[in-house]
Amino acid sequence: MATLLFASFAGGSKAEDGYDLWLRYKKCDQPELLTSYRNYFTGIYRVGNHASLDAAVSEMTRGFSGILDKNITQLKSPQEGAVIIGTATELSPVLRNLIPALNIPALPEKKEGFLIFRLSYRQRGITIITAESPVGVLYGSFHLLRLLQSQTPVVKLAANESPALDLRMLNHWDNLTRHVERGYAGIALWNWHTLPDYKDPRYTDYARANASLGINAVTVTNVNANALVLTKPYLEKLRALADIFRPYGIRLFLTARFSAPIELDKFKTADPLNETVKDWWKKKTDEIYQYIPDFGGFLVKANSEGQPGPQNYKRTHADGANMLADAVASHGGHVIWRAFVYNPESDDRFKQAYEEFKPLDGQFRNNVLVQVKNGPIDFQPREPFSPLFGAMPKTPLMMEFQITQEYLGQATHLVYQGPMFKEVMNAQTQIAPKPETVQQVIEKKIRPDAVTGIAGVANIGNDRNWTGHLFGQANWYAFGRMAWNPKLSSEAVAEEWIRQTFNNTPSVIQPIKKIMLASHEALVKYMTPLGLAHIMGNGHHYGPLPWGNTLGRPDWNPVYYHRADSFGIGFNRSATGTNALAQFDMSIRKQWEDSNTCDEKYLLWFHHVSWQHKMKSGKTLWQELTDHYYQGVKEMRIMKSEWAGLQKNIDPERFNHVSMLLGIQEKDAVWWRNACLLYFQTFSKMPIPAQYEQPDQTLEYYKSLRFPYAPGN
Ligand code: GCW
Repeated sequence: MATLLFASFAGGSKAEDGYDLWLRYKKCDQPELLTSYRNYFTGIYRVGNHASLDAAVSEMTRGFSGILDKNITQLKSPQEGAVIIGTATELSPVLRNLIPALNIPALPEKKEGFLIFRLSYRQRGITIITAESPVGVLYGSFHLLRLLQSQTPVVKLAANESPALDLRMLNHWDNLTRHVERGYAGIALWNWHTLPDYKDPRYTDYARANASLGINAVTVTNVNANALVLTKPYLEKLRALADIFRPYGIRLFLTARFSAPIELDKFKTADPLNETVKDWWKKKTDEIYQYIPDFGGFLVKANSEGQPGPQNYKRTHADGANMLADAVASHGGHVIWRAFVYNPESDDRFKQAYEEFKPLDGQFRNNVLVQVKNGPIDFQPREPFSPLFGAMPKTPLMMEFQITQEYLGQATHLVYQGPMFKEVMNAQTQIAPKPETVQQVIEKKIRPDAVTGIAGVANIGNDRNWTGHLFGQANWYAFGRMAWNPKLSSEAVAEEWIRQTFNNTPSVIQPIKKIMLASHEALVKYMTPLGLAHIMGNGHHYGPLPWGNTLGRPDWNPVYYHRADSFGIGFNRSATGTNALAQFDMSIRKQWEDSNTCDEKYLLWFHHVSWQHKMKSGKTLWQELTDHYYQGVKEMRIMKSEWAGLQKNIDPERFNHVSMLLGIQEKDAVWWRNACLLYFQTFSKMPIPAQYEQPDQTLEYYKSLRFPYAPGN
C-alpha cells in the first residue's frame, strides 16, 4: 500500500485532485506542435547565480519535460535549441559571444518586467528570457510555460511585459490556531506547530503558484490580529516561510495588533504619540528585520469591529499609521492601513469609511498606503465602487478584493470573479472634466517614490485542491493575472485558466468559459438583484436572512440594508435620504441620483422605490425583482446542464466534484429566491406570477433553518 501510494504521487496515474493547479504541464496533444516544440527546445542554459534563477530552472525543466514528454535538462553551454535565461547584465556578454552582431531589445521599464524573444542560431535557434532582475527572469519563465501549456506556436512566443502595480498581494485571514476566518478550504496552510523546522513542500508549491501569476507580497495572518505573531518564536517560524518565499519574489508583511505593547510587554498604553510606545515599535521593527531582512511592513486593521487602534487614545488613523510608518521607514518598509471602518455614529454605514478617511488625505507619511475595499460596505455580490477611490488624491490607495467567497456562496458556489474585478476597476470615479477610472487611480504614482498596489483576501486552505471548490482556483488565478495586467479581459483570463487546468480542446474551453462568464451575474440575480445587499445569514453569512433583525447594532441587520416596507424597498441615499451619493464626484452622482434614470443594477443601493415603480422594461419593480430571482435560478440551471454535457471530456474526479457542488448551488439558489421573495411579498402583497414554479416551502420553514457550524465564522 505504501509503495502504491508513493507511486501514485510520484507521477504515473495520478488522480485528478486539483493539487497541481494551473501548473500541470501535461504532454502537448497536438502532434505537429509537439514536434516543433521538441525541435526548438532542447535544454535550458542559465547564466548567473541567484535563488530565483534556480527556481526558474527547476520550473522550466519540470514544465518542458512534462509538455514535451521528454527529459529536458540544464545545459552546460549555450547551444542551438537552448532556452537561455539570465538577467540582461549577465546574459548580454554570453549572447554577444554567440552572435557577435546582436542587438538586444530594450528591457521593460520596471524591474520585475521581462522579455522573451527568439534568435536565429544554426538550425534550431535559441530562445531568450531576460529581465533586469532575477525575479523578472522567473516571471518570464512562468510566462513561457503558460504559453506552451496553451499551445502557442513557436513563432508567437515573444513577450515584453511589466506589472501594472508594484504590490500584488494576498492577505490570508489565518489565525494562529489554523482556523481561517472566512476560509472554506480546510484549515490554514501554515502549520505553526511544526514550523520552523518542518518545511512542508507545500509552502514551495504555494510560492510557485503565486510567482506564476506575479503575486509578490503576502500576509499570512489575520487582520483581526494576534500580537503573539510579533514574538520571537513566531518570528523564527515566519523567517522560515520568508526564506521559502524569497526566491519566488514574494515578500512577507505582517498584520500588526495595535495594542501589542500592552499585550506583550504590559504597557499601560498603546497611544501612538507616546514616546515609549513609539520606541517599542521601533525596536520591535528592528528585531523583525533581523529575522526577515526584506520584510515588507505592516498591514493594520484598526478601530474596526473591535480591533484596537489610535482612536482608543483620541488619535486619528493618520497618527496610528504614521507611528508605524516611522518605525519601518529606515528599513524601506511600508504600512498598509485598512479603511474598512464603520463607526456606528453615522446615519449610514455606506458613508463611514469616507467620513473618517477623506479628511486625513495628505496627512499620511510617504510610506503609508490606505487599503480600501472595492465597495463602500463589505464585499457584497455587487457594490458600486467605494467613493474613497475618487476622494483621496494625495494618498496612495490600494484596492482590496475578497477572493474568498464570503458573500458569494463560499466554496460551494461556482462564481468566476473576473467580471466583477473588471467591473470595479473599469468604473469611472469621474467623467468630467477628465474621465478617470478606479484602475487609473490605483495605478497613479502620486509621488515619484510612491508604491502602488492591490490586495486580495485569499481563498486558500489546506484542502488538497487548495480552494475547496475547483473553480475557486480560477479566482486566485484571475486576481493575480489582472493585478499584473489589468488590460486582460475576463474572457481571456478564463480561457488561459481553462487551457492550463483542463485542456486545449475547443469543446472543453467553450462550455466552461460560458459557465464561468455567466456565473457572477447569475449569482447576483438569485441572491441580491437590482442593488440589494447584505441580506445574508448572521455570523457565518451563508444563505438568505432578509428578515434578520436581532443583532445588537442596526447596521449589522439585513433589515437596515433593504428597508422593505408597505410602500417599497431600497435604501434612500439620495439628497432626500442619507445623501451618501454626495460622496461621489458630481459627474458620477448625476448618473445615479434620479431613481428613474439610475442604472438598475444599483437602483436599490441608492433609492427607496415603490413596489409599483416603473422599470425600464415597463414592468413594476416587484415584477422585475421576481423575474430577476427566477432568471438567476434559470441561469444557474443552464450552468449546471452545460457542465453535465462535459462528462465525456473531463476526468471523472473533477467532473464529479464540480457536478456535486453545482447540485448544492442549485438548491441554494432556489432557497435564496424563495426565501427572499416570500419575505418581500409580506410587504408588497403582490403575487409571484403563476407561470413560475411556486416556492415549495413556507416562509416559516426558511426562517426556521439554522447552521450553527457553517464554516469560516
Ligand atoms: O467582511 C467582513 C468579515 C470579517 C472580516 C472583516 C474585515 C477579518 O465578515 O470576518 O474580518 O470583513 O474585512 O476586516
